[in-house]
Amino acid sequence: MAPCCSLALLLLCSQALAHSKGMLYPRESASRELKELNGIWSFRADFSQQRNEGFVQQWFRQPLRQNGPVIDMPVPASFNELTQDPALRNYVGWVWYEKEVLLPRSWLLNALRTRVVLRVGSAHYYSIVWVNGVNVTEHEGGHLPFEADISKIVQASSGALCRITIALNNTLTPHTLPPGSIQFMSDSSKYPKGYFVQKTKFDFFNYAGIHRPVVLYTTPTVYIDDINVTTTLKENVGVVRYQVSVVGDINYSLLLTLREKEGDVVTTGHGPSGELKVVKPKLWWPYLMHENPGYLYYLEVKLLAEVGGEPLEDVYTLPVGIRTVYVTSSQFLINGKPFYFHGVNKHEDADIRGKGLDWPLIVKDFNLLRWLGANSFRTSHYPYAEEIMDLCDAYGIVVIDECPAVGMKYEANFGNKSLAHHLVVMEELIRRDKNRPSVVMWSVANEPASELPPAAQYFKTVITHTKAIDPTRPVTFVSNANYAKDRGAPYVDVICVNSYFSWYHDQGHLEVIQLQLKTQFEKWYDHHKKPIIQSEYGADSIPGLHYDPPLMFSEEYHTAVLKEYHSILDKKRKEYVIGELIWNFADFMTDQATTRVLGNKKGIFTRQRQPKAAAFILRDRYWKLANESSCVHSTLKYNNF
Ligand code: BDP
Repeated sequence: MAPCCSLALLLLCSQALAHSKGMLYPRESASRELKELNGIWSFRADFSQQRNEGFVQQWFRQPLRQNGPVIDMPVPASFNELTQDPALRNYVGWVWYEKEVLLPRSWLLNALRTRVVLRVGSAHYYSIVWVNGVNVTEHEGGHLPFEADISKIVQASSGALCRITIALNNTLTPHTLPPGSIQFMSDSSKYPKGYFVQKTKFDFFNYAGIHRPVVLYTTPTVYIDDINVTTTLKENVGVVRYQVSVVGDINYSLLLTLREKEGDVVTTGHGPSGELKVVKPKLWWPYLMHENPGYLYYLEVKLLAEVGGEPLEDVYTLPVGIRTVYVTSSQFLINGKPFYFHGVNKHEDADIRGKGLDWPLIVKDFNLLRWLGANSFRTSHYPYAEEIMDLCDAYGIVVIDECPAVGMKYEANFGNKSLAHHLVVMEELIRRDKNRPSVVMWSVANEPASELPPAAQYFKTVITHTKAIDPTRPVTFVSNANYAKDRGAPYVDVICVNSYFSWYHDQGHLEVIQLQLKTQFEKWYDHHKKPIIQSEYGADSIPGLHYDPPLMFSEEYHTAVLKEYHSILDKKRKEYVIGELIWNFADFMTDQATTRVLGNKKGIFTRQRQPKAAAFILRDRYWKLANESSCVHSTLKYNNF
């Protein structure tokens, strides 16, 4: 079987695995314990011609080291850049990860009362998981978590040692998100027998591996499975509507306590659904819009049940921000006040760790965002780690939460199979991020070929589905199509447009930017009468490269492009333009190409997070914008960093 075929077979299973359960972030509590499995795992890439040796030889049946050589592989991390082997950097197919873990005896002894769950924060792209050789789950798609209840397996085994095996395939097909294809090169005068490459239409390196934390956690056997919170404001009363789902029994009681950050009780409630009222609430405000941005209350949910005649308790605490979001034909309102997105597009990308979660990098990036005066970002072009989203909630960084639908350039990407998977991905994304105050809008795709005929029905379905699951947030997708030919734009709440004037065309002609940008905005607005975000713009620059008058790739050209854009943005933001997101926060790795110099260099920071000249231009601008639009009376402190 060729790698793409073997993957395609597996995808059939995943459609059947649609879920109705919750995916609460694992948190320790009085009733829940947690064990992180980050660190060194055993690893082997299956280099067999068909990439199927692991399945033929059933590598999951015994420790991986017993059926061939293994290497050390850190989790979380991408595997691509960590060895000196170019074949692993460009590897396509199945790789195998394994970890042996000792479980606390207390987790195993009381099967009646303790549930053990294995959770993977994300793994790219298709995962099959075994525990002690038993298949426990499969999951399609990177960037989103999945989990399996492994209680029966570990509690039935004789010892406390538990072996976790994950087979992971990074093959992309026309129906995956993002899509891709395998090209077999059959000309034997040019390529060895069986030679193939993976082709994609997106502009970032297809890093693969277990990218986010893997944890084992416990819950009681009767447990809080999901919590759904929405907030509204009526005059000076904040209303927190909640819905709690419980699994394991139908007889239970639920007690809810809403607390201030410091622990003081604000109000209480009970039962699986209801409303909590907060008089004069401390609202969740975006960064720089208020002196106390990102205010979070804490909703403690306590479940009381009985198992085997003995009382049983489960406790889960959810951060809650009280805020509202509303879109008019020319404004984006947060808590009833016009909000202007002055922010960035990012990537989860840095150096040798690829897309692996990295705490120092996360903290540095948030410090840079705040230094910059950025109040928002788009999770281009896939959902970011929950750990990153937590900080957005806490700091008041507003998020446009994007799903991994990027590079959909062919008709084949708009068929029923892609659509069915796209709907599942939106369900998984909303299930994960629905309670986050920072998330103010869903983006269902980036630059799809939305002028193709099937795109109309496709986006109508995806957007309608998204709105049906979450009626509280606006929905968009990011377009680079013609304003009149875009077949998805009629269904969005906000128009998001990308353009690269004087970069991908009219190269070097800075003088045309203003006219072209003005035309772009006016055409889109006249046609759709919806607020517009400039969701990408920018230029590449090689740090340290100078040329004046500006030439492309110099830092001077980079800043000049930005300034031309800003002069039109300043006019149109007084009308219906509601935001600007620079492409990109930092340089990032791409496939090799004649237009890419060790990756995409449109970052205002280097990949090592040092500022280019463009960062200072943007910093001045963002702080000025913040001072104009903030509800804070005194001037915001630009120099506090
Ligand atoms: C846009 C894409 C983005 C690219 C950028 C670029 O949305 O992913 O990286 O262009 O070319 O079209 O730099």
